[in-house]
Amino acid sequence: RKPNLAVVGATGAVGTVMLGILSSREDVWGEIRLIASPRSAGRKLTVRGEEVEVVALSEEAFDGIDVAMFDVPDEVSAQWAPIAAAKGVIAVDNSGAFRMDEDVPLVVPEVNAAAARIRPRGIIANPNCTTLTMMNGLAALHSEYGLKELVVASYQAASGAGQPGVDALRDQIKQVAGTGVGEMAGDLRAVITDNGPFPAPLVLNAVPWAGSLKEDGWSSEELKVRNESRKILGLPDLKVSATCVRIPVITTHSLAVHAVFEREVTQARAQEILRDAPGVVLYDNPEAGEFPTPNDVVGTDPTWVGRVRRSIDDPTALDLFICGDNLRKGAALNTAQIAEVVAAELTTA
Ligand code: 2RA
Repeated sequence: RKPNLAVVGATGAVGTVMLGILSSREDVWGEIRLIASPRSAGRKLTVRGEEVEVVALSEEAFDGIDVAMFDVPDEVSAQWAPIAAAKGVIAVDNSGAFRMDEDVPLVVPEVNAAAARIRPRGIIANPNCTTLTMMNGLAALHSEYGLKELVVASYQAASGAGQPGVDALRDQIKQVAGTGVGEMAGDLRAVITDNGPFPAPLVLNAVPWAGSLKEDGWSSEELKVRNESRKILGLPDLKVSATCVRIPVITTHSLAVHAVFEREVTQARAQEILRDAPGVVLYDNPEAGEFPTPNDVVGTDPTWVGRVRRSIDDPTALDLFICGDNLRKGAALNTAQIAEVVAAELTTA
């Protein structure tokens, strides 16, 4: 029989994208049950062309379920994924609660699908969207050249901070439209009364902050990029420095990456590797004005790589610009792909 799937957090920003993805991919699921907070219970949502009533999160909601995807805040996952797992459900979790737990695999199917089979806690973690944006491309380059070091600057979209982030940016756009604001130091702060989840006005601005403050001035988002890249690529000593920046884009994260390898690289071979890499589109012809931008990429499944250059000063280093839809490959799509890996395993078992 086909395994039964639960989508926990079905009404959130990622959950909404998830229902669209489940409706358009090959259908490997029996029942798809939609679960959300009691506040959203009773709502009807469409998945696979059918209306399904949302049920409230409870232990019984997992009865008869084989695989449950969690797109909920860390604390909700921390509480409920183990409850589901204790009932024999395989939990695929898109929160930060379990990513660095050594008994929980952190999976990008194009890179380390086999890791999904070893899950002592019955939980598989989905990486953070910023890390995910660069993993497919970097894993392909790593297998040829041997990755040593990453220096990353992110350009992250408002929807990474969920619906409140999108709402705040849209409100701020309305507040500045038609005004001359943005030409004098601090004038944005005088006009924008609500920064939403961001620590400064986002419209007409760039905000070098995502997540919470950790030791020595690093943000949680920057540490995620470092720690998760190491775990996914199986490179515990990989040197990683990230600076995470929010920009006024609704959806699609971008990363400027400086990657240093063990061996010398060439631009042409690196482009060839990226062209052949699963889940990657090489879009790199600056002469014709072709390079990925967040707005061209939003709503698509692959990660898009352009501006591929060999460092002028280091023949072992490449510079790249990568864009990926943070709600799709950065969240819902990768979670769905992991769940499909598990479904294939359960179906052939
Ligand atoms: C962000 N990476 O963009 C986070 C969301 N998971 O804020």
